[in-house]
Order: sequence, then C-alpha cells, then structure tokens
Amino acid sequence: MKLARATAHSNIALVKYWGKRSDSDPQLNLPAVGSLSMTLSELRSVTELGPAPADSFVLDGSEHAPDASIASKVFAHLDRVWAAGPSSDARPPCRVNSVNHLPTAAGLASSASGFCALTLAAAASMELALDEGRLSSLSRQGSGSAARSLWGGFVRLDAGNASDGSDCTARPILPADHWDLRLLIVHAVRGPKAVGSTEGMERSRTSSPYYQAWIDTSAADLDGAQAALTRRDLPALGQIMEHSCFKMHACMMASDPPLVYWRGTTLEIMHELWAARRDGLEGYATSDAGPHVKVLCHANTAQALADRLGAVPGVTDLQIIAPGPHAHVEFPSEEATT
Ligand code: 2P0
Repeated sequence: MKLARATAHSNIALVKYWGKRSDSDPQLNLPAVGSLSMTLSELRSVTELGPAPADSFVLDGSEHAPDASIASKVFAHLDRVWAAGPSSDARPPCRVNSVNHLPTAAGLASSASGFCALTLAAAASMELALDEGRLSSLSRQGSGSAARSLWGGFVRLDAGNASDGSDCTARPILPADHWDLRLLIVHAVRGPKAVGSTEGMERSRTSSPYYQAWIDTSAADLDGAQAALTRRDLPALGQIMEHSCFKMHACMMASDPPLVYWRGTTLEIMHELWAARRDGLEGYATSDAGPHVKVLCHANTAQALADRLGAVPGVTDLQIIAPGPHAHVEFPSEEATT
C-alpha cells in the first residue's frame, strides 16, 4: 500500500434516482431507475488513504471510533474495494482522512463525492488495477449517487436488468464545457432532521401507491433529458427535470408514513422561480431529499435569478455553481489533507 489522495466532486441529478432493486443482493445497491446528473465544481470531497498500524478515520478534522456508524460504513467499503483486488489475504489496516468541501449549511449530501473519493483513494492506495466502470460500480455500492461522481460534466447511470448488476453502469455523456450552465443552490430554512435516503427509498418502495408509476416513467425521462442536453435545449431539459423531481416528491409524499422533505420556503422559492420565468428569466427547479431548491439556468442569467430568489423570505444562503471536473488521484509524498 502507498499514500494516495483522491478528489471527487458532488453532483446534482437532473433525472432522479429514488428506489432500489428488490430482486438482487442488497450489497450491490442496485437502483430501480437510471439517473442523469451534472457534476458540480467547488463542492468536493478530498480523501487521503494510506497504510497504518490500525484502522482510523478522520472526517473534517474529527476522529471517529472504528465502530461508530459512519466509520464502520467506511471500513466496510474498504473491505469491498480490497475484495475487488487479487489478494485473498485480510485487508491491511488503513488510515483515512477525509475533508468535505461542501459548505456546512448547504444541506447537500456528501455521500456522492465522499464514497467516490474513498473508492478512488482506496483502489490507488491498495495499488489495484481497476477500470473506471469498476470504480464507478464500487462507488455505487457505497452510495448510489456516488457512481456518477467519477466523471466531470454530465453523467448517465443506467439501472440495467441483470441480477448481478453487470449492466448497471455509469458513463460520461457530455463534457463540462459542452454548455455554459449554472446550478443555483437556494437554501431554505432547515427543518427537523429528514429521513435518510436509504430508509426513505425503502419506505416508498413498500408503501407508496405511486412507486410503480415513478419507476415506469423514468426511462423516457432519461432519454429525453439526454437528447435535450445534447442539443442544448434548456426549455426541454428543464421541463423533464422539473417533472422528474415532482414525480419523485409525489411518490415520496404518498409513502406511508409520508416523506415530506420540503418546507414552506421550498415552495415559495419555486413559485418565485416560475414568476421569474414568466418575466423572461429562464430557470428550472429540482430538489433532493431535503428542503433546498436547485435551479438550472444559463450562466448569463444566473446572477439575476440569484438576486430574485435570494430575496424570497426564508432563504438563508445561495450559491452559483458551474459544471465540475472529473475525479482524480494524486500520490502525495506526505499526508497533508487540505
Ligand atoms: C439522486 N438522491 O439521484 C437522488 C435524488 C436523493 C434524491 O441519490 O441509499 O445517498 O446511498 O444509494 O445516493 C440520495 O441517495 O442513496 C440520492 P443510497 P444516495 O441524487
């Protein structure tokens, strides 16, 4: 083993992933639907990994005991990456130091960039010769959205049908400089802690009467969004993106007990966005398992939209993010996570 440092950027799903396949090994973490994302500049995880006398995990400067929930997920993932290599020996102990460059108030999941960076750092440190497809699949086993963070620009993850997950693959479809888009992250006031995505997806699968409709209509969104993205057609992409988001939230809300991730401010932001659109300021909304609204727009309308949405009562912060780069690995001579 040697010291390796990986950087992976977060991503936003323009066509959403919600739900897992129930006909396969849960360890494979196979999504029930495909998804299409834009990788995000600035928002990233940087993870250093190297040999050590015993397993240790430091996240954002805080050491976590190896049996703490978050650390045990990290070490289970390292076991998984090690098992993808040639050795039948036990995994050597590792020191993991990870920093999330995601603003603390962002309310953005760090699992996409975090599990992707962890996978890349582990494979590089363990000196495993794994291709990008394998690295993406391993990242997915840590967290579904992490499969998309390996590449920059725009990425598609297909769900596939094979029970061994062999046709569940992610691939880059267009580079970051294909189109000068921006994502506004409009922060709504935080409510009580939301139900985590993994638990929420299972609740939707087992109790939402809209779940099957959500699954059945996803593939058309995926193909339509890719075509609109390719021809740089923002109204078409935006319409599909909003429809995907609202179908997912309708499915969530119809779960029992209901999953309502939005707050009042979330809807106020969306109504203001639609009013701005009627006034000629074009932007389209999406939202994940939380209260914040993410708005896709052209770079040259981003500031005007930000000014308008930033004035909605209850908005606490706002960022403008460009399409981001590929994940990458370095081999530092000594540990210095930044
Ligand atoms: C997405 N989300 O496509 C969707 C939209 C949230 C809503 O991927 O259980 O942390 O680890 O595979 O990837 C968040 O779920 O879930 C997510 P697991 P993950 O971005």
